[in-house]
Amino acid sequence: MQHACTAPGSRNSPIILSLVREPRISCWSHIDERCAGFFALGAAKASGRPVAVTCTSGTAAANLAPAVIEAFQARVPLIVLTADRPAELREVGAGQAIDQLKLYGDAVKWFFELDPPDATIATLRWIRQLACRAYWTALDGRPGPVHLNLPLREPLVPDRPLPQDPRPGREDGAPWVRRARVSDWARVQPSVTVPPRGVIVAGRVEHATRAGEPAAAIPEAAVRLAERVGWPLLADPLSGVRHAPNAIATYDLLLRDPGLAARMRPEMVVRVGDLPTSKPLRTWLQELADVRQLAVDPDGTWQDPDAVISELDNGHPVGALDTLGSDRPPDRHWLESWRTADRAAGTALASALADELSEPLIAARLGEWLGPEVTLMCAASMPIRDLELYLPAGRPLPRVLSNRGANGIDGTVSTAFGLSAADSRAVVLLIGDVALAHDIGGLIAARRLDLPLTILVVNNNGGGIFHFLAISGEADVFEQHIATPHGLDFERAAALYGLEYERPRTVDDLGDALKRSISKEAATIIEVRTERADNLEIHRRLADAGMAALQRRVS
Ligand SMILES: Cc1ncc(C[n+]2csc(CCOP(=O)(O)OP(=O)(O)O)c2C)c(N)n1
Repeated sequence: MQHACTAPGSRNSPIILSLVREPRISCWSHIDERCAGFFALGAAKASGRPVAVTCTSGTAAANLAPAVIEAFQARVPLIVLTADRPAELREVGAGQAIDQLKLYGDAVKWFFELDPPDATIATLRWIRQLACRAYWTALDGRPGPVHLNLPLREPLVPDRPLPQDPRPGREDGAPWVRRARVSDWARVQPSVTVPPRGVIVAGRVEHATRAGEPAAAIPEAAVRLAERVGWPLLADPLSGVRHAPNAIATYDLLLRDPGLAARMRPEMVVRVGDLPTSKPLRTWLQELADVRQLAVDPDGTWQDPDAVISELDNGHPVGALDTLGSDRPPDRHWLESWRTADRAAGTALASALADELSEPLIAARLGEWLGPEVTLMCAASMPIRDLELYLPAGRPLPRVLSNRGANGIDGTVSTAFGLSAADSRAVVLLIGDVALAHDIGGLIAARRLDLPLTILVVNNNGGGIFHFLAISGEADVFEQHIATPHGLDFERAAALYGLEYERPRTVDDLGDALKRSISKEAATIIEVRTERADNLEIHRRLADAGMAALQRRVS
């Protein structure tokens, strides 16, 4: 960004200070916000780059509307920075406070409301990411204005120095997130070289890209890249690459070990698709803030809660992945050390799972029971986490889908029936009892629409996930208000809605019931009963067994 316009005010003085004190930006002062807006529009037209304009709260912000509307209609990139009062000063008679949320309606490409900022290193990093995102959003595709509304609290000038960020920005003053067009780079150089010790983190890719590449082409390109450069593929079950030769399934466990996480530090990360659910993986990526992280993000969704991605390619993901390569032979030792750890953890988990019908065992065996010709819909809560933790890699697996847009437990049964209607393959739904109770009305599709579906409900009479959280210690509230046991009899639900019902009690019986139901093309509820408290213990036992094996084999 080269130009910015300011209009005077108290509430926006922190924004003015930031813009004026940045030597690479020319700041143009205006008395009237209406003029400031149109001046910014002119500067953006002439330079072809986004221009920022800032004003104070209240009608000042409303005075930018004509220029914002013109910029939207004429496709001119603007970054509108309106100062605002914090929540406690809204609608209580404080001066100059109007409703500024989505003030310009549909005349902006993006509206975003910030919190009053705290001066921490993490916030500074995030604000850099947000600035890059605002810039690229204004410019990308059809250009236009973006609106950031910034509530600011007194004091409005710094009363103490900002914290010293050990990495105050990228080297040579580059933007925090650079926009990469890897496939375009290939036009000027045959391939883009990556270092030998890298990892690919592969998450959910469900649909075709804006560039028209089919959904399945992206995981395939990720697999080709991993093999070409000899990198491990940390593969979420939703990535569609967990079957690949380089796939690492137990990353959640491996990265819990601080020593191993440090030793597995890569020189580069390529991220494909959505960010996986695993907390240890997310923490590890966050700690790699100074490692080059390239995101192949076909829909430009900025999957980066820690603001550590340094390059983002939202152009042609397949082209980008196919362009990356190396002029050196792969570092066999690097891939082998990941594989050794993965094998050690995988073997330990498999033997600790024993033959007892448990929630982790279901996740571990489901791939083998269903095979690659089945679509597996996985509910939120523990089912999706158990699959990520325990579904082994390296064998042909079902196509796994899940509602991970907003991670809700709602509508899961209906989504699965929708899949069944439109998918030529058999559909199996893995779901918890609370999620099934939530969308119990969705079962009516079995009778009214005559659709086949196998519903495997893991019934632990409540939300098992909450036993893993600190709230489980609040005994007076936990059972009734958080775990929410219901005592529903799903056999009766099956009878009411016209589904078949089975309740296997052993591992073999469950495998048989699943196979029967899939081949019958009927709607069936298969219920497995478990205990929430036991489930917590089993997860702990498995994690301990995995970690112990890692320490023995790898150290
Ligand atoms: C619509 C919606 N409401 C509430 C939640 C919060 N929530 C997350 S997990 C969960 C409990 C799920 O329990 P269950 O489906 O039985 O699975 P389990 O945890 O036992 O594996 C709830 C209520 C949510 N994610 N979505």
